[in-house]
Amino acid sequence: MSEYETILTETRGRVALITLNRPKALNALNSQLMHEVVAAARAFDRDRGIGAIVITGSDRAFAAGADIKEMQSKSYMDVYLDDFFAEWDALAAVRTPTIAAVAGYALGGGCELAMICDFILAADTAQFGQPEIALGVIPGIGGSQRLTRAVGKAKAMEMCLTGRKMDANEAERAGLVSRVLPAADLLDEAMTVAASIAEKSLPVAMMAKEAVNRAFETTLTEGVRFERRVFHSTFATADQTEGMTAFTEKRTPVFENR
Ligand code: CO8
Repeated sequence: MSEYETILTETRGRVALITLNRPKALNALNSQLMHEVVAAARAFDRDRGIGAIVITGSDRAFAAGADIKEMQSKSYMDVYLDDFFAEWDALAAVRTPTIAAVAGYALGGGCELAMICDFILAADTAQFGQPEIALGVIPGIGGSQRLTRAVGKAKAMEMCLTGRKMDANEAERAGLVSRVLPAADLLDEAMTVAASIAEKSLPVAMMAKEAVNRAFETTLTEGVRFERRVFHSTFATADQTEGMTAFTEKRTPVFENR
């Protein structure tokens, strides 16, 4: 029996799949679901046999936001003392590459959860939005920051101030999602992309992820210096030797993940 009640987990080869599974609430992110997603992602992150993690929802909703019914009666002291939603930071700290496969609604915390992942593949049915303003709150899981970095001030400001949703094509044009796919192909394609990442060197993929993420944290000069030092350190891996040897021998590399 699964140890989780609000998510489903499975592995296919070196790819782990986490499926949000509160269909009656359109996968609204309650505390239990947050604990379970974070616990599952951290467990997969510790598993050296896993090289990529896909997070998905249902055809109708990736997630329609934080659970409003759970939040409704909370006081300022409840959310402040519990540091409500801080646990999601542990998902952002996962070092294994993560992909959000988004169909249907990705609203509020759902959009924010997708943006915590390394990149988003969207079905043509996907809708992204930060509608918190209509509830008398603001984004609380990084939306005002990650959306602004992804799509720029104009669209982020409009979305956070009006709650306007973006469809998949607009999200792709704006740089929020890497690609739009027919809904029927979304999960297969996400698993294929994840498998292609997972067959690469895991430590080098972790280094690439850390280097890209550094772009959001530092100046260009420092970021380029950081990248160069990390690039140098790839030469300490067996996988660099294998990758370059395989190229010169005109064969497919077989990475040992070390
Ligand atoms: N929370 C709880 N339940 C939800 C949520 C949600 N976010 N979204 C949908 N549901 C439930 C509905 O209540 C309904 O349940 P029931 O049948 O028991 O009434 C069921 O899911 C199906 O939903 P609808 O009947 O509404 O389905 P529709 O197809 O008519 O509408 C929508 C779909 C448009 C997605 C609609 O459900 C909706 O607008 N949902 C809310 C979207 C939203 O506002 N999300 C943002 C939430 S706030 C947030 O994510 C961040 C808060 C940050 C706070 C920071 C504090 C520190």
